[in-house]
Amino acid sequence: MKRIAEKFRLDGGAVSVKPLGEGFINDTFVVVTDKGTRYILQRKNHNVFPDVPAMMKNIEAVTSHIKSKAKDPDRETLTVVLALDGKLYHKDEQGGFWAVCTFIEGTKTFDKAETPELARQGGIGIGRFQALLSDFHTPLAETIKGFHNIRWRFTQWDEALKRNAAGRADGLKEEIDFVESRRAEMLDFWKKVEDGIIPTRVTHNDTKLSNILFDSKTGNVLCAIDLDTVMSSTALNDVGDAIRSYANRTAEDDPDFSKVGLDLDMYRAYMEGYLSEMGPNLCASEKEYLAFAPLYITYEQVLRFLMDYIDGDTYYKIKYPDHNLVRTRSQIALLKSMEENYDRMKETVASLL
Ligand code: GN1
Ligand code: MG
Repeated sequence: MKRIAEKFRLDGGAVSVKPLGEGFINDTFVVVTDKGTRYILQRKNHNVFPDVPAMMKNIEAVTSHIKSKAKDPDRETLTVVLALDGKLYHKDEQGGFWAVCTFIEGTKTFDKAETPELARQGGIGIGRFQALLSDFHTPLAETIKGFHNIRWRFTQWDEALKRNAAGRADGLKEEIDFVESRRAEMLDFWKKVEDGIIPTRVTHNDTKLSNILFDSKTGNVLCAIDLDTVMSSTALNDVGDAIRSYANRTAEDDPDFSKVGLDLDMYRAYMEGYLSEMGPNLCASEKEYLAFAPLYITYEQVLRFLMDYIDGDTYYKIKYPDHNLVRTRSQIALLKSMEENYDRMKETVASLL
């Protein structure tokens, strides 16, 4: 691991490399050099990101844009550290892709939005990220094909059902019926994006609270991190994915479905923070569908977890054999709660706008 770290332009030799966090996708480590400087080293998941160089180019372009506007460019976004050969990544002998960025000191993250104030701050984080990039017009690579494109997800879904690779589909009638019952509604929404009625912008695409960095001294939002999925999509997807995590009363994989549900106070707080930064940039069609966005993304998450379960757990890391099924059911419970609260969500958005 130290040898890998030293393939990058660090400020000294690597003295320790330790694992950090437990993301589903990449393997993440903290490197400390003999100067005491810390860096983040990641093995990028080549299965999930087939074109790591293109992904790193996206990250470099977006962070440079943010830096050009920042008061403190080293802290207000990520800083990619180049490899010794000047590339944005290092490819090891096994074909693994590695990337390094600086460790932003004096910061903290939160795993769960415990208070509406924290949710409001998270909304500011993503709203500001989108607003800073609202004048970024360089095309970005689509690093995960059709990531939040439900039409593409249905193509994958139909194939997964046909393959029935793990032989699990027969026992899943209720869950599969749930997905099918909302197919047309979700495609109707996505058609608005395809037709350009809802515009596309630079989006973060993984907007959970733990991807927002806070300054530990001031407590203020510093920046959005984990930029692997930065792509062009509708801004609504970022909002939807955030609400899916912030405003759920429990974890996305809580097996006690009675605990699952949309917390309207958290919803309001997040939307307030988000709109305080991004509201002035949104057009009428974006505003119109803001309240629907969490339903869309939660639905997509149901489909993705269930599809992975049907495929035999090839995409998401699992902690126990039925983990993806539990995730599916837990997210179905959340979606049902959002559907029940949809009118109130619309009223909240209207009052904030
Ligand atoms: C994955 O590993 P993490 O937490 O960054 C996934 C998201 C899902 C999330 C579900 C690239 O993100 O889309 O919403 O798990 N990221 C990718 O917990 O697929
Ligand atoms: Mg992520």
